[in-house]
Amino acid sequence: MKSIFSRTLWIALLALFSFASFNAQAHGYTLGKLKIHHPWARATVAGQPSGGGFLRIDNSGEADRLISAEADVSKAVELHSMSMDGEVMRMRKLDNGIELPAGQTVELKPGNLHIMFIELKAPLKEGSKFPLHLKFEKAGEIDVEVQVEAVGAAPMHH
Ligand SMILES: [Cu+2]
Repeated sequence: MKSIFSRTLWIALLALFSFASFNAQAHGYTLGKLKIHHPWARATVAGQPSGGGFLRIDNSGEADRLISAEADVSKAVELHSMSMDGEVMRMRKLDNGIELPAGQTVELKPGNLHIMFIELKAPLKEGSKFPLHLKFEKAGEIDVEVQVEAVGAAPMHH
């Protein structure tokens, strides 16, 4: 009797946990013809001056552009690209924002396009969330929630 009870409890806990983690991975937003998938940021360590934010945008409509991002976690928020220059990774501020071609998917991910949180007011803690305001040229504006994930989190979220 005792072992049946504990097994049932264990299964219930497992089910709850897997639902919770599935749920945590699956957040997404719709703004007109844009679908914004899983905004997340990498956790940072104490003293780290800046952090990166990532998300995926599916654009099923006409060409649009992500103009800017705003958040309270840092003094400034910029849109950046990253590319290899020989053996050196270089980041560049995108003054014209990030292009979202008609009918295409654009993914912001580590080592590539990203949102840069510059001069963090406090470290980004794994498991926490913070609001991010996104402005698009045509689709308008939206508030999304950014999930902070482990420093070594893989760029394979959807
Ligand atoms: Cu950057």
